[in-house]
Amino acid sequence: ASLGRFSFSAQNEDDRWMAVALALARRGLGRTAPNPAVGAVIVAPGPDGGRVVGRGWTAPGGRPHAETAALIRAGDAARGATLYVTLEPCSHYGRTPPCADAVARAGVARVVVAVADPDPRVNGQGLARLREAGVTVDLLPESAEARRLNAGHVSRVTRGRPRVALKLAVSADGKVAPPGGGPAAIGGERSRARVHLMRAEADAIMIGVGTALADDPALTCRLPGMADRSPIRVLLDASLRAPVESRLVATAGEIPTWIFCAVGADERRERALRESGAEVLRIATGDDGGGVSLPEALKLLALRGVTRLMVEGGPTLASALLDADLVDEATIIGGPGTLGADAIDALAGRPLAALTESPRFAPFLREQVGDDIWTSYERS
Ligand code: AOF
Ligand code: ZN
Repeated sequence: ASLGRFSFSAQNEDDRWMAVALALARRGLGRTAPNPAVGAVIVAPGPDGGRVVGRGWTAPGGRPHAETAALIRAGDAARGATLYVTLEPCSHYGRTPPCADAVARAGVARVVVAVADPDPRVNGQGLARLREAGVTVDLLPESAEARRLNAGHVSRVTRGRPRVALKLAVSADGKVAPPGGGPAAIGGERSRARVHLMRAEADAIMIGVGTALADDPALTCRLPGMADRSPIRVLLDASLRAPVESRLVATAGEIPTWIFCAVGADERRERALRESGAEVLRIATGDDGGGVSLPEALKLLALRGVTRLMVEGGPTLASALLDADLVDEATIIGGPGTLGADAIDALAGRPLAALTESPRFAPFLREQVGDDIWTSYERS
C-alpha cells in the first residue's frame, strides 16, 4: 500500500508526470477556495520521457486556472505536447473562456487527467470538448493522492459540505488536556510546525467554544513567511460565550472569524463580538437541543465557499462529528508523554479506539515527526 504522501513507487511515465502535477497543485491548497487547487505540467516529447515546457497551479482566489498558467509558460512549445492536469479542464465560460478550448487551441496533442470534475458546470464536458477538438484524452485510474487532493472540491460540489479533517493531539495514555482542561503540550516542535502547515492548507479551521475558553488558541499559521496563510476561523458557540478578549475574537479584525451561534443567542453579546470584527451567524439548533446543528454549520460553510475544513477541538466537537459521521479524515498526533488518569479523554464519552479501531476508518499514513507519531485515517 502507498502510505507516504510522496511515495510514488516508480510507475509508468504518466504516473510520474502526474506526481509532478499533484505536487504543483498542493501549492494552492488553502488559497483557492471556493475553487479547487489544480496543478498542470506540459511535457514536450524528448529523450528521457520528455521535457517540461510549462508548469502551472491555480492562483490564489482560483483564477487563473492551472492549465491556463501552464499554457502561457509553454507558449508555442505546447504544440504536440502532453498536458498532465490533476482535475478535468473546465468547459464553462467564467471570467475567461473554457480551459478545454484553450488547451485544444494551443495544439496540445494529449491530455492526461487525474480526476474528473463533478462540478455541474463541467461534469465530463471538459473531456468531451477536448475529444471533439481531436485531442487524445486519458483519464487515469483513480489514485488515492489525486482523490485526496481534490476531495474538498468534490465534497463541496457533490455533498454540499466541506471535506472535514479532524486533528487530535493525544498523549500516550489517550488524553488531550490536563485535569480541569487547558492547553497541554503534547506534540513537539516539529509537530507544531506541521500543524501550522496543515492550517495553511485548509480553507477554514473550526473549534468548539469549550476549547476557545480552555485554551484560548489563535488558530493562525505562524510559519516563517506564511503569515498570510491563516485560514478562516470558525467558532461553534451556541450561546455566544466567547469573551471579546479571547485571542480569536481580539484578532478578528485581521483574520476572518465566523462565530456560529443558536437562533436565540443574546443580541448584546452578538453586537460586542461584531464590534471586534467577528461575523456572527445564527444557525438551527442541533438534534440534541444544545449546540448548533453540525450539518447546518457545514452546509453554511460550503455555501460560503469552504472546501477544506480542519477541526482542531475539542473532545466534545470531535465526538459529535464522529457520531454524526461527518469526519472524512482524522489525524492523530501521538505524543510520548502521559497526562494521567484524571486528564481529559480525546473523545468525550468514548475511548479513542472508537475512531482508531473503527472499521469505518482506515489508516493511510503513519509517520514519525520528532518524538511524535502521526497517524492519519480516512473514512472508507
Ligand atoms: C480552478 N482552478 O485550475 C481549474 C478549475 O469560478 P471559475 O470560473 O474560476 O471556475 C471554477 C471551476 O473551474 C471549478 O469549480 C472547477 O470546476 C473548474 N476548474 N478551477 O479554480 C483550476 N482547473
Ligand atoms: Zn479552467
